[in-house]
Amino acid sequence: MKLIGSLTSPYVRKVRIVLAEKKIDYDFEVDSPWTPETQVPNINPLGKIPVLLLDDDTPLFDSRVIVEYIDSVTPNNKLFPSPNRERTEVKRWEALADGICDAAASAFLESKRPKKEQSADWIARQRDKIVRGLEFMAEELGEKPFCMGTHVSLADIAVGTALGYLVLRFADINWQESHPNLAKLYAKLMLRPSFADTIPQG
Ligand code: GSF
Repeated sequence: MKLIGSLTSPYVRKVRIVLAEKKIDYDFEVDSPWTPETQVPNINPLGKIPVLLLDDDTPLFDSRVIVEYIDSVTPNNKLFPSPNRERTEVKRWEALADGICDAAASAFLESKRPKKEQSADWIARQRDKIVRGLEFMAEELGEKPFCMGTHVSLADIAVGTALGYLVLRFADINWQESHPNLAKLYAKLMLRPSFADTIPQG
């Protein structure tokens, strides 16, 4: 099994954390679709990372499909509950966390365009999504030790990767101060080798 992705992508990090939590060996090929020599469009027509290349050469994308697949084919350290209302709740947490990453990545890319082509309105719109998403997360987490209660699940992994991406790209959004319960969760997750070994670099 080979994972293709970059060292900064939160979606790639989510997959790496799941593979580490499940103790699965894999090859990791660093490739960013933003580099001229990228091979990503040859394996994923959408030209996006992560891609998980299975042993029979099937390319799996996107990160939500990959993590659900990994969890479904391994019996240990289950990260999703079996199909029921709780599983939908885990997937909603993931949709929320990924949505924050989508808004953050979009605002970051916009800010990298030449100054006179940038849309301040677009960036503000994306930042509003991030701020509202963080408020919603903090409200839903409340005083629970983990998103789904007492056990770590894919919900925490998705939330942790989104928070880590904000630390990397939007350090000015001080969610640690406005949402101390999220800061507590993040600190707890960072003690896990799966998180500590995949801190975004770039
Ligand atoms: C998002 C992947 C994505 O946007 C998933 O896998 O969960 N819903 C998908 N990846 C970005 C890199 S990043 O922002 O992490 C990507 O590959 N962008 C290249 C492009 O051309 O859009």
